[in-house]
Formats: sequence, C-alpha cells, structure tokens
Amino acid sequence: TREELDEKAKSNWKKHMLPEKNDTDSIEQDIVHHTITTLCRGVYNIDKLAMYQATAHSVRDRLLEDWNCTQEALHKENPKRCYYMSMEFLIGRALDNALNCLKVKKNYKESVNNLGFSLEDLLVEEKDAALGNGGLGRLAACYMDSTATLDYPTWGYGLRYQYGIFKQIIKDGYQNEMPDYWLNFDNPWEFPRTDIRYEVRFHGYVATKMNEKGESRMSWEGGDKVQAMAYDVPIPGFDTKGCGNIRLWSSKPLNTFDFDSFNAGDYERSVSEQTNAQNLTSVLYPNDNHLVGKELRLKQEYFFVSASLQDIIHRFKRAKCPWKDFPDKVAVQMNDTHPTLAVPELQRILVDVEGLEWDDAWDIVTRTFAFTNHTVLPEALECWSVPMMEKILPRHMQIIYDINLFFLQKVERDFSPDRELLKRISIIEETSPQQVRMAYLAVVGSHTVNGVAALHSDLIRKNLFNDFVKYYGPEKFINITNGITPRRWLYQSNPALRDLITKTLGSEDWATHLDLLQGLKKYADDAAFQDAWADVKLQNKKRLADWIKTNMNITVNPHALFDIQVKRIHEYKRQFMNILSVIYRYKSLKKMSAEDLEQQVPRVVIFGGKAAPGYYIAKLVIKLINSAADVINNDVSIKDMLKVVFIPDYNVSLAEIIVPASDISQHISTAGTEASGTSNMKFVLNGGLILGTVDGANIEICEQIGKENIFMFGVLADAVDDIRHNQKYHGLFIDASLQVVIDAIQGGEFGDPSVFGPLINTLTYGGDYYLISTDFKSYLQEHTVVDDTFRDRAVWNKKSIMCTAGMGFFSSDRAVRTYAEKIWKLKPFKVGV
Ligand code: GPW
Repeated sequence: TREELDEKAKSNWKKHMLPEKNDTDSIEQDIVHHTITTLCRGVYNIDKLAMYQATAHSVRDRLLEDWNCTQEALHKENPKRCYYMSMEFLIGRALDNALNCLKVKKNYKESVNNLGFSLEDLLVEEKDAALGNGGLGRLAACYMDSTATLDYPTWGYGLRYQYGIFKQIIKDGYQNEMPDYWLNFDNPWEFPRTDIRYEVRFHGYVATKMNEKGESRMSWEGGDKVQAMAYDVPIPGFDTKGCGNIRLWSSKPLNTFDFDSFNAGDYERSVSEQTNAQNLTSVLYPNDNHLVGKELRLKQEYFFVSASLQDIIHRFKRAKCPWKDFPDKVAVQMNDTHPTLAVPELQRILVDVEGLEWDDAWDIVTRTFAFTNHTVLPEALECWSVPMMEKILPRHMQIIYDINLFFLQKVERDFSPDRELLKRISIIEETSPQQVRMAYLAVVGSHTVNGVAALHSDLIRKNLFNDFVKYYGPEKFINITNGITPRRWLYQSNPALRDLITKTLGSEDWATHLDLLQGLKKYADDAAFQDAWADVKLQNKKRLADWIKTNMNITVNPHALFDIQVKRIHEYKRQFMNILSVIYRYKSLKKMSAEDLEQQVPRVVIFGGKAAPGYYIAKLVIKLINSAADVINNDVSIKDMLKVVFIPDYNVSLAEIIVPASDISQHISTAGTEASGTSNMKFVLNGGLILGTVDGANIEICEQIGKENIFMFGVLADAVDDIRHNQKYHGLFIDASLQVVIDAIQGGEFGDPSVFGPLINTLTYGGDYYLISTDFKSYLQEHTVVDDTFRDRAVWNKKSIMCTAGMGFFSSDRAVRTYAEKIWKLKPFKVGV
C-alpha cells in the first residue's frame, strides 16, 4: 500500500498524477488515443458506436480523477458515512449527465465535431442502465445524484444484474418481452474491482461452538458458497469535485471445486454448479409493487445484503474503533424491505462471529438501520415462508425468531398483554406455513421509519404500522416527501427551458438551489415571457412528435393538447380508466356535427409503460389501448381531433424526451394507493399541468403550486373503504357515460370483444376494487375543464409558468438533506477546496 512506499517513489507518483486538461485540443487527443488503445480501432473503421465509446472513456478518465480524490480524502478523514441499500438503481444513460456535471459539454461538442461526428448522435448510442422497475429504482438514482452533488459521504449498494428490465415490444397490440442484455458491449461507466470479493453462504446447518473467549456461540456451517465481486459505478456530482459511488455486486463461482462430484466422475455437474452461482445475479425481477416470492429472489436479497455488510464492516474495522461506535460511523438506509435481511445478518455477525452479547449487538443494529416504506398495497408487502427461510438461511431464521420473541416480551411487559395485539404485531404471521413479515422486521430493526409523501406517511401510521406507532410512540415514524434531481429532469432533458430560465433568473444557480425558481413568478403575467415560455413547450412537443413519426410512423399535431400518462401499467394506477375516457371522447366526437367538431380542442393522448410479464390484466390494458388507437387514429370522420399513441419500451431515456412535452400528464391512482409518485414532479417541473387524484405527492404539489394550477378530481382516500364496502353489499352504480364505453367495447368496435372480457369483468363482476365507476364522472368533467382552460392560451401559459416556479420543494436535494439531518446524522464532506 501507499504507506509502504518510500518518499522517492511517492514523489514520482505525485509528479505523474496530473489533472486532465479540458481544452478542445486535449480532448480530441484523448478521444483519438482511446480509439486506438482502448478500442483498438482507427480512423479507417471508426463509427458512431466506437466514437461514443472513445468519448465516454475520455470523460470517464476525468470522472475517475474526482472519484479517486474523493475516496482518498474519505479514507484519510474517515467521517461518518451513509449506505443506501437498494435492490434497484434505474440510472439511465451516463454520458450527457457526466458532461454537464463536469461542465465540459461545450468543449466536447466542439471536439467531437472536429473529429467528424455530432455529440447528439453519440449520446443515443449509449444503452440505458436499467437496473430497476420504476419509481423506486429511479428514486434511488435521483438520491445518488443529490448525495454526490451535496457532497454527502454516501454510497449506494446494489446488484449488477446482467439483464436489466426487459425490453417491451408491441406485437398485434400485445406486450412481448425481450431480454435486455445491456452488458453486450463494453460498459465504460463501471469499474470491475477484481480484488474486492466476499464469500456468501446459503443452506447448511447451525452448530454450537466455543469462540476465542471460551464462550459458547452458534455457528452457521456447511452449505454452498458463492462469491460476490464488486463493480463500482461513479456518480458525478453537479459542479463539485466530489464524486459518489454505487457499488454493485456480481455473483461469481468460487475458485474451489466440488471434488466429491469430480471424483465420482461427474465433471459436468461440478461445472454446472459454477454456472448456478453465476446465475444468482443474472436477472432483475420485473415486478413493480408486487411480490412473487421466488426462492432465487430471496437468495438475491441475502447475497446483496451479505456482501454489502462484509464490505462495510471491512471498512469500519480499518479505523480500529470499538464496535459500540459502529452507528457513529455507519448509517444504513433500507430502500423498502428488499434489504431487510441486513438486520438479522448484522446481528448474526456481531453475536456469532464477533462474540458480542445479544443486547449490545441489538443496540448497535437498531442504531444503524433506517427503513423507507414505499407502498401500502398488500400484494407488494414482502412475506417469506418460514420453511423456505429455514432451508436457505437456517441461522437467520433462528435469529428472526429470537428478535421476535424478545420484541413481543417487551411489548407484553411494557405496553399491553392483549393477545390479539401481540398476534397482530408479531413479525411471524401464524398462517400455514408461517410467514416472516419483512416490513415488521424492518420496523423493529430500525431507529426511524419513513413514508414517501405526507398522505402516505399518515396512512402507514394509521394503518400498516398503527400498533407499532402506539408501542414505540410517533417520533419513530416520519415523513420525507420524495424528490427528483433537477439536473437530469430539467437541466439535461429540457435545454430550451433551461436556457430560458437561466437567462431570466440571471444565473444557473437554480440547478442546485431549486427554490430560486420562485423568481419566475414575477414574469407569469408578462406577455413576452409567456410567448417565449410557450415557444419552448412547442419545441419540446415537436421533438416528441418527430420521435413518434420516426419510430412509429404516426403523425401527430404538435399544436394539439398533449395528454400523457407514462408509468408502470397497474390496476391501481388506472390506465384502464384513462383509455375508457378516451373511448368516451371518441364516441362523443363521432356524434358531433361538423361545426361542433371544428370547435373542439384537438388532443394527442400518449401512453407508455411496461406490465409485469405475469400480470394478465395489465397486459390486457395495453392491448385495449392499442386496439382503441388503431380504430381512432384511422377514423377520418373525427378530423384529427383525437390521436392515441402507445409508446413502446418506456424507459429513462424516453422519459427525457416525453416529460418536457406534456401539456397535461395524468396521475390518477385510486386515492390512497400511490405512495408518492415522482413523475408527477418531473412533468410539473417542466411546465406541464397535472390531471390527478387527491393522492400521493399530488396533494403536496397542489399545495406548493396553488390549487388554481392543477386539475384534481375523484373521491378522497378516507372515503375509499366505505365505498368499497357499499359496493360489495349494494352493487356498483355504472353511470350512463361509462355504460356507453362498455357497450362499445362489448359490441366489438375495437376488435373481438371476448379478448377484453376479463378486463371488463374487473369492473362489472370484480367489484371494481379501484373505484373506476366511482370516479369516472368527475374524471370526465375535469377533462372538460382541461379543454376549456387550454383554449385561453394566456391563462394556460401563466399556469404553466406557475407550475415550474413552485416546484423548488420537490428537488431531491431537499429530500436528501432531510434524510441526512433527520435520519443519517451526516454532514457534507467537501473535497478539493
Ligand atoms: F412495492 N414503488 C415502486 F413499495 O416503484 F416496493 N416499486 C415498488 O416495488 C414499490 C414502490 C414497493 C414506488 C411507489 O409505487 C411510488 O408511489 C413511489 O413514488 C416510488 O416507489 C418511490 O418512493
């Protein structure tokens, strides 16, 4: 190591550690150098992909300089650090972001030009890093952007899936899934750490052993082991020398060999065991807000947690602090329950391996972890069957029983001996087989639990965790409303608006101090500013219209009202209600006289989103949207007053084109079901209005931007239970407007109606769990308000400006700062100043 080098060697190192130069000539030299050496290509066979790669490598060199600086300083100072544990990081592309963060985009543009290419062409060559399903994974990516930008010493930990979220292909209107083998080409944005490897055990048995102090301890023995190898993904901060990191684990076979089967002549089997080990981190489970309960998923969760904790403990031990100081050096945030096995795993290491007493260990554990809950949907709450856990993680299962026993004893002693309460609050659910309720384990193992929007945090305090709130007291359960990074979601994705805002406010400071957008309010009535603002929106709508024309060969009118709903397809998100209303609009247009038709506001309704491969009803919604689009888009009698587009394979990079182009976007979940939503924030930040229900973060957006600037409808969360109850006993009320639509579908206007039978049944015979029939009428009414408002362009433009101006609160910088202050007790750590 460095300490062992003599002074002469050290000074030689220093002499050659020169900063990269960012003049265009040096950049060109670098790109050419990487083309020849890193890629082994030359001017005779350079193409866009190779040029992208060479450019990326040269940008990466500049990033790694900051990365090294930051990590070296952290190593020396050893401040408290936070680790954000997440099974998903939906990062998207890295090059454009890195260029902006390093403030070198202008020069790179010129250099790339000088070498015969255009930067815009190169950016789209990059594959998205799509290691996530939707909101939860994208939130983790936004938070990593903010912790890096704010210089918080925070690392992400996750898994390096070889297959990210599947590619969605639409065939005959149906979703088909294709594997996303994103590592096919070299990935300049990750750094293999061949020297950082840990072993992870599965199966085996528990024995009693003497430790070094002569005490009797449990010991997990035998079983199968796989190896975790680290890959580091540098996370540039905006306009700072600091650079963050996400460490992703990849499973590799151990270098040992199964000699028993080898000697038995079963060579193939011993090789195939090795392949099994590698398969552990092959694939991201494609379920959003839904537990499937596969054994391989449980193994992934433990693999992830075990490798991360070994790494964290290794780093902690370097400083030779006593164990009791662990929580003063380490904060761990669990992104939902997926990393909850970290709780029994740390307890196991401290008690079984390090020889601490149970209570001392438990004190350390509960001062280390904090837990973010992201859903109230029962089907999304992780429960693992006890027999499966006993098989795969026998020692952890014992520890969970013990944690539960001590917890229940305390509740009984200090709070209430009520058997019903104890049964309700138990980490083990007494079903057959028994289940481990991971959310309860996460609550018991954490010092702080947070929800992700005000309403959501209220709901988990009132329902899901109510007994825990009563036992622990309310202080343990807090709200931290989600946020989004303004760097990717405005600065990078909407250059036209970025430049207008910067010109108007006189500086770029808003990109790191988003509250400064308030300064736009004073121009909201200014006619010239409104025109400039509207012109930006039109440019962005044209950009999207061009994409749709090029990729789908559908022509849409950029002057029409762009009405967008892009998110995972889910019954609770009610894309079904949206398409039903589109069909209603279509039927109404068809009934109109030619004069009335002329007077309508033309609309382009855009959908996008993936359905989990096994989610039959969600897939039927996609089919219905496409079947309706087919009919509507080809009906000349409605004179282009309505177009419907389902954009395939919605992902982060597409969102960057779609989000800036909305007039309205829809966030219409049944009240009380969407924990927060984050795309709502992205659209409003880009001057798009919202049509939404009184749910999740919509409520706080409304408070921040003013209720006159948002279109809200539908029943409130606290009415939902009663309505469901009434529907069950008195039947549904299907309004005439909804009946028109059902009749059209069942009459075969959009193809074979039997295809849609099961979907329609979720309404009519299924009890309409998500209350589409309840909200449909007020939904249609609000659509009419939208149309009427859109006719008055000045009124609309003012609302749009007020939207952007009021969004400061929703920066992920605010969210991360709140986590750091209220939960992590973490201070910024500035390097290079
Ligand atoms: F079920 N979310 C998500 F809570 O995208 F784990 N996937 C998930 O599996 C879960 C939650 C889980 C989302 C919420 O649905 C969304 O409302 C929220 O804005 C987002 O997480 C980030 O908090």
